Amino acid sequence: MRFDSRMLSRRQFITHSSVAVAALSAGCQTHRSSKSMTASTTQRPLIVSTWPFGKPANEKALATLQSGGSGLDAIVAGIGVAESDLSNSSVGAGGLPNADGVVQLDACIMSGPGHQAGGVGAIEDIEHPIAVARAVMEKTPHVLLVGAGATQFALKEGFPEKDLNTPQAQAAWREWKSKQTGEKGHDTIAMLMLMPDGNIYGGCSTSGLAYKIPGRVGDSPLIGDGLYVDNEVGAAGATGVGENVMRYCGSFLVVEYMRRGATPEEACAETILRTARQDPKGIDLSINFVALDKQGRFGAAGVGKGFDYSVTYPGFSQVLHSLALSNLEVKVIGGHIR
Ligand code: SD4
Repeated sequence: MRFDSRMLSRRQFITHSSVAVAALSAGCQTHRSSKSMTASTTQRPLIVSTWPFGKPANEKALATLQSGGSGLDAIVAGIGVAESDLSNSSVGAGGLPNADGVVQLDACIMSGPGHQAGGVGAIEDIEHPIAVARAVMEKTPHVLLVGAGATQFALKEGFPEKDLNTPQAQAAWREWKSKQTGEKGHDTIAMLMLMPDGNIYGGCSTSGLAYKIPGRVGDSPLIGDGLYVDNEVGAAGATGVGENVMRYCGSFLVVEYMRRGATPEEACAETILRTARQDPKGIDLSINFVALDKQGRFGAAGVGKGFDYSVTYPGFSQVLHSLALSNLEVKVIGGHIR
């Protein structure tokens, strides 16, 4: 299936309105060809991840590659930076706990070559769920382990047991517990990587929604939801309210739009608009996507004000602002996706 002319005019609408503004405000116009306004680079490796805290993670991933590590080593080391950052209350150690005050983490990893995947859901007491996800992928015939089974597997594999709660996270939980309301911040890291040989890798790691029901698993460890890699096309990752991603297989959809010719930014936008068109919540979804493709194009889109994402390649490492999608775009272009 190809984009029809109606699709093209909607794409032009996106390109010439918010994308242009987002590109200029991000100061990245030098990376967009004047014709398509598409962000791209010929530099490899290209590493794209969600949020400003993705920047040090990207840089660690790049350094890992430059010192001879593999793509998977780089994903694990890069995401590991966010997982170990105690000031980050939404990934790894220091993540806000569930309703019982227990930190439960979700993560997954994908290798484009061989189309391999592994993940863990609601794992406890393990600082680096991304590394456990890799072990699930490489050492078991399975894709996803959850709960006590995931924790037991990690311990058996030699991952150290660690109390992931910080005094700050415990205090925030006690505050929430007494009022049953409060800050429920949540920012997942999804990292995508295009290698010099054209292979693509990705990973995703989160503590999930703060104060979630114990056992709740979000989009982040689920292949096709929080992350999807297709070595022929590209990769996508999600951050935001997982339930609003999971009901639409968000990252898979982004990759499928790219397969049909959309740029990464257009594909992220099309996915959000299609979701908003169908969903009872409309645009009020709190979802965001990052994507890159096989040609080295990259982009992102988010609802409302959009979100910041990090792009790193040799000689360049910056936080950029995504395309922002509002009800205007849903009304004008959201209802006609084929
Ligand atoms: C989840 N998607 O567990 C994650 C949370 C997140 O930005 O990404 N927040 O629903």
